[in-house]
Amino acid sequence: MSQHQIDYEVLNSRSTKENERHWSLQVHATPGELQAFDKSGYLVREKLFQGHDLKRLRNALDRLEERESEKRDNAASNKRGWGFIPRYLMDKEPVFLELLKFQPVLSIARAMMGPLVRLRGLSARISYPGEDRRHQTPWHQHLRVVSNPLPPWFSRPHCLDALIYLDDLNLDTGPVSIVPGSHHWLDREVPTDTYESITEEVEICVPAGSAVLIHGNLWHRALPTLKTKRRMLILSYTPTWLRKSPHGGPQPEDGLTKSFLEEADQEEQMLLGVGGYS
Ligand SMILES: O=C(O)CCC(=O)C(=O)O
Ligand SMILES: [Fe+2]
Repeated sequence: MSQHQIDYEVLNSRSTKENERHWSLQVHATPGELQAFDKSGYLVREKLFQGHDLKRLRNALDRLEERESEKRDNAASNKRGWGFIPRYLMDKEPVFLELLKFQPVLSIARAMMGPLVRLRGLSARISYPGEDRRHQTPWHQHLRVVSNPLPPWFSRPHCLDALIYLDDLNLDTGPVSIVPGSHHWLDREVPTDTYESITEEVEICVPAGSAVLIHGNLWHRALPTLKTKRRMLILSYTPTWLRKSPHGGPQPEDGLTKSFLEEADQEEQMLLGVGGYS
């Protein structure tokens, strides 16, 4: 895969450390791919994880699913629900914490939003087939904070969400569907609770281990899981000065990120929400 370098300088004369000011970034994408990503709001990366690496992610998610089986059973029995959405994955399994600096995603987040980004969250969505249920999602976007009219000093919210698929996406598991360019629509709202098709939508099927990177406000939905279980991770980044995901209740108190933070360097702290602004 082609890479290129971006050298950022953060214009903050108060930053005392050289590595806070200068960022030399090896971006895992071409300038053309980034341009297309900005325009369409999505970028497909096939087979980012394969073999042993993919297996470790699957095993970790399966372990977590068993540990949280009560929540899983409640969510799975929901007839027209999203399925089971475990959150705070980096607090729960070491292999997930390794994704904090996964360059094929993080370098693109920094190329699109600047060097000062933080984790918004790492969660999963597991959907199950069943005679009497259709796990799927309605059309939605992730940063629902845009006002109409747009005020002169409106801060447009940006977020990169990497949808990482641990199983093949196909008609049995349910493709993901997106509306290209819809992240730029600041004057309209996604229709509520809608599962109908939209003319401009593009359905995406990818092999296991692939990622579909999206702008957090791209209109998207997951089509129904019909025949086999489907496991997905969402790895999200925002600028440092945006708040982390409000979903999923309080963060586990003694999760893995807590002890990790005690030893973390400045970049790692920033990625977990400590500093990186003002
Ligand atoms: O499962 C998918 O393909 C997408 C799920 C999704 O959009 C979400 O969990 O926010
Ligand atoms: Fe989503």
